[in-house]
Amino acid sequence: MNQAVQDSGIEDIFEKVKKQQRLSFEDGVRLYQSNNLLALGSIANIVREKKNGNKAYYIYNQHINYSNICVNLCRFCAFGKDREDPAAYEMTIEKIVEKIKERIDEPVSEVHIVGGLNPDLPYSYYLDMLKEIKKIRPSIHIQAFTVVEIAHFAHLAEKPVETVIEDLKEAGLGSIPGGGAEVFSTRIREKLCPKKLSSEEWLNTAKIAHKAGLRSNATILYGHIETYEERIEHLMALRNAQDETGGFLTFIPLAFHPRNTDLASLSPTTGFEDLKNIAVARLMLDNFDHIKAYWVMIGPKLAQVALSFGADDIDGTVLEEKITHMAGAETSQALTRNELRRVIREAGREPVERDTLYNEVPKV
Ligand code: V47
Repeated sequence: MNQAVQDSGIEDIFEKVKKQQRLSFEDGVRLYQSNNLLALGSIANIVREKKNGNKAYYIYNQHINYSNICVNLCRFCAFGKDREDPAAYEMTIEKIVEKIKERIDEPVSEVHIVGGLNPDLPYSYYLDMLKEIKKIRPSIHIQAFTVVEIAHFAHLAEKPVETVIEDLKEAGLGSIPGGGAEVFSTRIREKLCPKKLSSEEWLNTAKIAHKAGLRSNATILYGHIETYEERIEHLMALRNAQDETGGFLTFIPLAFHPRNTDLASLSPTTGFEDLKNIAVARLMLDNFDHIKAYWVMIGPKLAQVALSFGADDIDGTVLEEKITHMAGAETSQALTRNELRRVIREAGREPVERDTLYNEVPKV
């Protein structure tokens, strides 16, 4: 037996993982309850290496947050603002186009676009945004609009989600980012984000997108008031949805940043918890190919360690991240391609540049 696992109290789970047996709710809770991080990590690393070998993925991407005006105003969010707030903003399509043009000479393969639920922007704004970006950079993959935004568009346009997804696809949408899932528990949603769509709606919208041929990501926002049981219920709901559609590309555990939020009295997550969440996600989500350690939220140093605790991806160059930085993130706004490669290489992994759909980008 793997030395780290001996006498860890989770040897039986190790045996299940070796036999590729699906872990149960109770197994998941026990993994979270275990403080034997090395045992947890080494079991997760077995799965990580079986699925992705020694590769660690990164992407050359750009983030655009088109507006922070939001009708939901979730208690964990420092980004969303009321329309009347002096810090509220919305970008014109021209401004967004300018941001794409600013980086037209760089090998950006993906633009990641999300924003608040703005009550004033018309449905046509979102379709025009996609079309104008494609006009000036036709080969770029647009990963945009969480399923929460897509459900909001359906409401705005008074159209079924299916039709909205077809419209967005036709305008140039390539895939959907994983935000807005938070924690699926009704208790948490009532306390922290009562206006946000329900977990059933989040999952159903994602499934509709998958059935229409769009891939999407999934997240959990951990480290606030949720219990281990609620985290595992969340992971199991995603695992069930993935069994149904196979449409999820990657899972990203998002570490809660409390500063400037209604929950500012809570402490930020610790490195121990961050690694545990990566490892448990890798073990529970047996039908997800990828687990991302988002360096913006946990820092490049811990993202390196996460590459041996279940993660196989650290996201990308990013540039201009607002959601985490407004909540007090102390990480930088961007990493260069060389910095990403060095971070991965020094963690003993092989850096592989990918596109959004995990196709390898030929080396330049
Ligand atoms: O939906 C909000 C979360 C999400 C805070 O799909 C917070 O590849 C921490 O989903 N502290 C947006 N998190 C970011 C996101 C994402 C990021 C990178 C890659 C991908 C992907 C997706 O951030 C929100 C919410 O769940 N969030 N406030 C906060 N204070």
